[in-house]
Amino acid sequence: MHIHFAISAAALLHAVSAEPIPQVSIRALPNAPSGGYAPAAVPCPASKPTVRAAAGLSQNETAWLQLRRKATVDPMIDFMKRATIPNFDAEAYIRSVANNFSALPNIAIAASGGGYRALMNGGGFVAAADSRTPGSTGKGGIGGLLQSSTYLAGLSGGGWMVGSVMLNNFSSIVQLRDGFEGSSVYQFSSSIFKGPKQRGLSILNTASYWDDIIDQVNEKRKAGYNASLTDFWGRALSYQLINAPNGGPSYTFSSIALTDEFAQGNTPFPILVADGRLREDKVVTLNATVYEFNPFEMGSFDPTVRGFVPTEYIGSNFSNGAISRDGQCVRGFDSASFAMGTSSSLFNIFILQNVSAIDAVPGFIADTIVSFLTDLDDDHNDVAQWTPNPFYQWNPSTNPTASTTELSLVDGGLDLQNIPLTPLLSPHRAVDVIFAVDSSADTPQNWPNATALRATYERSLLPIANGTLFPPVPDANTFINLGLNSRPTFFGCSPSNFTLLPGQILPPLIVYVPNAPYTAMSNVSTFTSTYSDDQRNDIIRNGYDVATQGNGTFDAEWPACVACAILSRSMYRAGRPAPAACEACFSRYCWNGTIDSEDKGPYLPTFKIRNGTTVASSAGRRVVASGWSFASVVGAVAVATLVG
Ligand SMILES: *[C@@H]1O[C@H](CO)[C@@H](O)[C@H](O)[C@H]1NC(C)=O
Ligand SMILES: *[C@@H]1O[C@H](CO)[C@@H](O)[C@H](O)[C@H]1NC(C)=O
Ligand SMILES: *[C@@H]1O[C@H](CO)[C@@H](O)[C@H](O)[C@H]1NC(C)=O
Ligand SMILES: *[C@@H]1O[C@H](CO)[C@@H](O)[C@H](O)[C@H]1NC(C)=O
Ligand SMILES: *[C@@H]1O[C@H](CO)[C@@H](O)[C@H](O)[C@H]1NC(C)=O
Ligand SMILES: *[C@@H]1O[C@H](CO)[C@@H](O)[C@H](O)[C@H]1NC(C)=O
Ligand SMILES: *[C@@H]1O[C@H](CO)[C@@H](O)[C@H](O)[C@H]1NC(C)=O
Ligand SMILES: *[C@@H]1O[C@H](CO)[C@@H](O)[C@H](O)[C@H]1NC(C)=O
Ligand SMILES: *[C@@H]1O[C@H](CO)[C@@H](O)[C@H](O)[C@H]1NC(C)=O
Ligand SMILES: *[C@@H]1O[C@H](CO)[C@@H](O)[C@H](O)[C@H]1NC(C)=O
Ligand SMILES: *[C@@H]1O[C@H](CO)[C@@H](O)[C@H](O)[C@H]1NC(C)=O
Ligand SMILES: CC(=O)N[C@H]1CO[C@H](CO)[C@@H](O)[C@@H]1O
Repeated sequence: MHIHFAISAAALLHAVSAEPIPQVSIRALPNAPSGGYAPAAVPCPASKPTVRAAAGLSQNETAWLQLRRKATVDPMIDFMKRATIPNFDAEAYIRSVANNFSALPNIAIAASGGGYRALMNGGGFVAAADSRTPGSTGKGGIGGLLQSSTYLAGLSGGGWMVGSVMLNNFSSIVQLRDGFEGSSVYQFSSSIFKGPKQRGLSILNTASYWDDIIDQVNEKRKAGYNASLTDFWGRALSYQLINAPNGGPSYTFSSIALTDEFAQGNTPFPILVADGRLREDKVVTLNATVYEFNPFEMGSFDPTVRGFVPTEYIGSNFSNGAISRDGQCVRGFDSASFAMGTSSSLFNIFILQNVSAIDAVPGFIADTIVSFLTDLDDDHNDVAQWTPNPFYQWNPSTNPTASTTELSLVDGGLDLQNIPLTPLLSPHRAVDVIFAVDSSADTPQNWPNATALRATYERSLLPIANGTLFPPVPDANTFINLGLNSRPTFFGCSPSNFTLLPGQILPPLIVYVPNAPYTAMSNVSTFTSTYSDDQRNDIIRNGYDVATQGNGTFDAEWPACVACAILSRSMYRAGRPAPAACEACFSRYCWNGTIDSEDKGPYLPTFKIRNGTTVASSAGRRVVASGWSFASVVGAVAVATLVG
């Protein structure tokens, strides 16, 4: 241990002074006041930060939306022009509502959890939706959807994708995939447990990688804060997600708000999701409070906590929403890596396991990590400690953790809501359509069966949803038998199917986009941590093909149907009937209430497209045959590496 700290001091000096800065440094801001990972006390602004009641959106989000909604108009018009809904002038429609933000379509994208599979499959969707991706605005493409979107939410592995895009100056997935000079972003061929092959321009070995991480977390401890495994996990993740030396220890999540691209409304509004966990609870249920992190605020609209704290000032001692008169303000606690690590804390359990299993990692590293954890026991090593609890003494009659100075947060998918829908369903955000990209591993072969959607529907019936509606979705076998999990499916198409009580609003239309094998067997295990560049590129491309149905291979009208989904709620509000071509889309893509719950055996889908040749696309019931040999060509993508 003593030897270790001697090494660390030198390494720390090196990190501060001698690190080569990559030439291309596009990213959020390294604005933690300590200059490193540690939070630090700073003078409070003239009006001290407070927790606010979640009775609406923050002033900052409201003001930002004025810019963003306006900025989505031209991309939406371009999208409509390319999508060409037959016999309907969608461009004229968008122009007619362009100045009325309650009428203009309000679009969100939500990327599920599922480790690297979710990062890559969700990244493939975002690449397809991004007009900057070469080819995305060609035939069958949906490029421009990202530029038309107001919100971009991510959870766990989906949060890594959203975080990496937003923290690197709204880089495109293609840019992140192809990398930056001297940077380790998206380099998954070297596992997170071993560390990147190079740091800046120099070769980095595993021992010094972990040494750096331990030093970073130790700075936070020395500043008086507890460390949890999530601190280590988040720091390690950042070497792969943030294009800055040492994974940018001082990058904060709130700094996204200070970047020009976001501040001018040129990007969607990023949201990460995590669940609250009570000390005494072993399992996280649908009654858990769903917390969100956005660049302005962290908190929850749920009727339990029902409050938001400025993200920038998390770490300050709030009590009943206020900092005491002589209390100081703290900044830098909202490390971008800690936020991304919290949303994905499911993976914490693999740190110690893998760190001690990998030969290259010196034994003392695992011991050192354990020695830093004040609170490690079998039930709580998946917890991220957001201590001091910003919601201490806040709403004590309903807030389950109002009486504790510790706020324990866990992976946002642990309540089974693996798609980050909750923040997007808030009536205050009035979202019209959510593209729900599902990379969950529900079936034994790691394909989704919409457990995440069912969880959100079931939660909508509980008191914690406070009447927020969600479209009904059928059981897992129906998804499989009707093929609803192997192609995009719309839920909540008919407004007349909802009975609205006073105060309730129509839920958004849900465009469910499940991971399915178009051109790669993208059902890799959630816990596989290493991917060759080819495997990575294949899974991103498959996600792209999922999003575009193979550039329209399965339905040349798919872009028009996406346009119809975008317009649906807006036209309903305006009392305008949907164009005939949209009715045709809805009859193809909307779940119409049919149920087929019979268990017909395992779901083993084969390639929908192989080598550019379309294969019949009914729900994959066929036994896996030649598909697997193609899998070996594209890389051992289909081989699930089960850990544990
Ligand atoms: C961020 O991206 C924008 C748009 O590509 C570019 O104009 C700007 O220079 C970039 N900012 C930084 C700091 O690299
Ligand atoms: C804006 O759109 C909403 C919803 O369609 C409508 O109720 C409202 O009257 C419109 N406002 C104006 C000023 O046109
Ligand atoms: C669809 O287009 C993209 C972008 O040009 C390309 O990368 C992808 O391979 C295409 N997919 C198919 C199935 O042709
Ligand atoms: C660290 O965690 C312990 C156990 O939860 C708690 O009692 C203590 O107050 C925490 N310390 C700080 C500085 O947050
Ligand atoms: C969730 O809370 C409701 C009451 O609000 C209760 O009826 C239900 O049993 C709880 N469910 C779980 C799984 O704790
Ligand atoms: C519940 O929803 C109603 C609107 O239907 C709203 O007025 C009320 O403030 C909400 N309550 C809580 C605790 O969020
Ligand atoms: C917050 O409260 C803790 C416990 O009372 C104290 O140790 C710490 O110094 C306080 N932090 C600030 C910034 O006031
Ligand atoms: C659906 O997924 C859940 C896990 O999310 C699993 O327990 C269940 O067995 C799956 N059912 C089918 C029919 O695939
Ligand atoms: C509803 O969908 C099922 C298959 O998903 C189809 O067989 C049936 O014809 C549809 N019913 C109507 C009324 O469109
Ligand atoms: C919506 O209502 C219609 C008419 O009652 C019914 O046929 C249909 O099944 C419902 N759709 C869903 C998805 O429940
Ligand atoms: C794909 O097509 C190429 C060229 O026709 C052929 O050489 C290759 O074997 C095919 N691969 C598979 C997996 O069918
Ligand atoms: C968290 C955050 O960014 N808060 C800002 C909201 O806007 C006010 C000005 O209206 C700023 O002072 C806050 O810093």
